[in-house]
Amino acid sequence: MKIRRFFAKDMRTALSQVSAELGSEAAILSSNKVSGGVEVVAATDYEEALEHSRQPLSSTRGSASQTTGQSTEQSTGAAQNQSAHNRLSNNSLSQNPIHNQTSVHQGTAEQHGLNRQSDLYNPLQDDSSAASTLANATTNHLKRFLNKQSAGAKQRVTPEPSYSESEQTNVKSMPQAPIPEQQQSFPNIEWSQEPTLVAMREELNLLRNLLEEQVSQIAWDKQSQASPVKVALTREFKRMGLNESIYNDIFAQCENERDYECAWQKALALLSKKVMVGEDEILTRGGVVAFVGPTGVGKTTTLAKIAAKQVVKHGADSVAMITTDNFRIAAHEQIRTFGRILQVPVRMVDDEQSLRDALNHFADKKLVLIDTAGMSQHDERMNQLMQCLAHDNINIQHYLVLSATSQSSVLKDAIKLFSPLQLSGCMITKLDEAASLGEVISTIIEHQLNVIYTTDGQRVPEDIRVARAHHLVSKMVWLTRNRQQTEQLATGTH
Ligand SMILES: Nc1nc2c(ncn2[C@@H]2O[C@H](COP(=O)(O)OP(=O)(O)OP(=O)(O)O)[C@@H](O)[C@H]2O)c(=O)[nH]1
Ligand SMILES: [Mg+2]
Repeated sequence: MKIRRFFAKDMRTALSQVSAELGSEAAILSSNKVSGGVEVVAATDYEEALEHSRQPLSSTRGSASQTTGQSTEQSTGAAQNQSAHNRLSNNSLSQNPIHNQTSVHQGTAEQHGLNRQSDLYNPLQDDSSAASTLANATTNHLKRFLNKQSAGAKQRVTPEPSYSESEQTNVKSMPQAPIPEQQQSFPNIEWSQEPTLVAMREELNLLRNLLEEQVSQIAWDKQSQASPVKVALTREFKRMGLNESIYNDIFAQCENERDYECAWQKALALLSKKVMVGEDEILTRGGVVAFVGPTGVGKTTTLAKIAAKQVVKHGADSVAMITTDNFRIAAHEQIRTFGRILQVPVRMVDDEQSLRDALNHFADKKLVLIDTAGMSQHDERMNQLMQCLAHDNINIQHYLVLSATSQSSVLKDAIKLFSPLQLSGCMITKLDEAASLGEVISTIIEHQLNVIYTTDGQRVPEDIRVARAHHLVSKMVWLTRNRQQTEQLATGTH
């Protein structure tokens, strides 16, 4: 496209100049009244340039008209005919520059929808009104052109919700018009990704989160208002892994304390009271004592620790060891080794009769310790063991060995499995390996089990001690604080 600016004393002269210099195909882009005359901006090849810039839109329209049917095809055809007619009339009037110019403009205007009389240049009007009409027409024309362009772009982005399925099928089955480059770059938009819906969904999610937070804040505030001390205690006890069922009545006795530290100390003291502990009854009373419990919790090791203590306290003659663990050679060897080191006799039994015989054999011993194989409730040898141990006329005290590292469900299962043996109490092993004691303490309180010993290492006989409630509770607090500090250090919030 070639654009030129012309200056003349009036519009008529200016148009003559345009026609003379740019030829009959020139188009007036703008005209202004300036001091001493008029200024006209004209261009050649304007139509081609315009057609070229309209090309993607026309292609889109072409494909759209195919889908909408015959009437659009007819109107497009009519427009083409009109355009051809305009060119013919331009040629026939090429001798007269004024007519020529009028036709040029008229053709362009009609092609782009400027059909109103007021939009067209009329050479019979005076120069100034002609110039302003021409300027308005050009501006309006450009505005409409740009509007159409942006409307076309919008049409391409927005999916067509009104398409019925059959219409969509028809569209698909039709020969596809070449897709303009601009259109190809748009992603295939699905309904679920419709931007407005996505934005609304996100907005709703935000509102829901806000609402939930507000409601929980209100609940928390209410609780805090009721008793800030109780709220703080609840948070700490939960952190220690204790069950709610065991501390509700404790807090009822502490919530009137003004000072949190006093309430905290009082709550811990009350908790300690709930932990039932025995005396060093095995060593003081003696008798026949069996160690039962899940696999690998430390039954044999704990038995050896107690046997060693008995040896130290009352001599090697006062104690004997029996094992029902005759399935595994290693287990058998383990207890025999302990016997050899401690110079304590060991017998292996496999049924009720052999147990009776062994007990008769060790009748002169102050303490007889029975080791059992750890097994699950699904093990068929479990019944055999139970029959062997649970006899009215054999006086055996059964102690359940529990590991502090076990989950509360494992602890509860073990208690349920061995409670038919009328447990005299329990021993808690592996305190040194536990990350938290809340679960084991909650479980023994709930089942009202007497804790006799606790162990905190593998060394025989050093790593065993008579259970003390305050020791268990303070260890639980220490473990929790320690874990918190480690977490804070790890997250950098210390
Ligand atoms: N850290 C630590 N390890 C322990 C403790 N008590 C026992 N152990 C170790 O736990 C492992 C299993 O101990 P055992 O005494 O064989 O356990 P058990 O219950 O007799 O095992 P089964 O006879 O197979 O059911 C051994 O490696 C012990 O050294 C303890 O208090 N702390
Ligand atoms: Mg064992």
